Amino acid sequence: MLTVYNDQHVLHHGKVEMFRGELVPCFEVPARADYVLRELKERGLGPIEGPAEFDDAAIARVHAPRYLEFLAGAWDEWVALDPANAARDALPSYWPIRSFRSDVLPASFPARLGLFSYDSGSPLTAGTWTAARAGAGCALSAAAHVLRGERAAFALTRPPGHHAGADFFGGYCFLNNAAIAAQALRDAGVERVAVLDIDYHHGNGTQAIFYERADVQFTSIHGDPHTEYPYYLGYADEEGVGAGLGFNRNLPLARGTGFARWREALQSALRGIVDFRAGALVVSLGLDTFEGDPIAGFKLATPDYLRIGEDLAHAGLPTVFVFEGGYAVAEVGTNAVNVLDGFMQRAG
Ligand code: FKS
Ligand code: ZN
Repeated sequence: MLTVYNDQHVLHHGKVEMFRGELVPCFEVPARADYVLRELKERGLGPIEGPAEFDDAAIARVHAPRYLEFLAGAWDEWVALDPANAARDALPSYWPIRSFRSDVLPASFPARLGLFSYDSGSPLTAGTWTAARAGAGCALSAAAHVLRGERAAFALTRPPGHHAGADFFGGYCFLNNAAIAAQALRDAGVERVAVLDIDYHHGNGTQAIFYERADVQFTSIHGDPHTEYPYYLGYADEEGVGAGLGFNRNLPLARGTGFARWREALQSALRGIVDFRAGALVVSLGLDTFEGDPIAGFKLATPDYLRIGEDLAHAGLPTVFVFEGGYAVAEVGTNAVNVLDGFMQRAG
């Protein structure tokens, strides 16, 4: 299987995230991608290429112009506030919830930082835009590869993407790589695209982007938002709206769920994807379902990821894998490559 990778991901390296009143070291670190890359090479999974040149219009198919403009200039604005900010990550402090306005763009940078985000755990750094843009390019190249007739491709990207909405960042995510890939597949003529999100956390950004649409079906298996991040979305009764009604499917599972129960949810998700008659599949591949993950609560073991890959291949669809979460850094490579390896073995 082809992997599309870019070494610019290291330019996004947050120092700290806000956690329960304290700034703690970031969990989402560059070493995560390094471990996956090393494992891919060791196991000879296939060629590893850089992303092709692309037009930013492909990103603008998913993200709002004022959000993209903000992201591209955010670091310079942050440093312009105070030159000492160059040594600090930008974290928001104010958010326009409910009765506030979001149509007005305040001149104040901290005010806009909050307008375009939903948590204080996603530091924006000097290299965030460059890394996120190059990461989206990896997702686009992986989609292009599948459009050329390949069975599957893997976008090894960070920062991750599935929490980012059309005009907001959060949950370590800035550009929604999976949504950008899904939209690119649609734009190239694939009539129905399925997105399956198997990260531990609900893909609220991807859900929101496609919630009113019947041409992109979103399915997610994740920790129950009653107790798990992102808390405010990801419940089973969210089924889509308008033309999109029936094309959004959430399968929340209790913290502590093991592989047998998780796999039943996967089978159910895949039946829904086949019934939808999807022409292509985008998998938001999070590995934080692992039993050793420091910030999540499922109990999947390393060999289980081979089974996941096999089950995904069984759906028989051209498949774009997009890297998302997974914070047991020393194991994230083996677990990710197990999915891809299981897929290729079954896909033949
Ligand atoms: C730990 C608190 C957890 C944020 C969790 C974000 C999860 C991100 C992810 C992604 F795939 F996007 F990376 N707060 N101190 O794993 O879903
Ligand atoms: Zn996650």
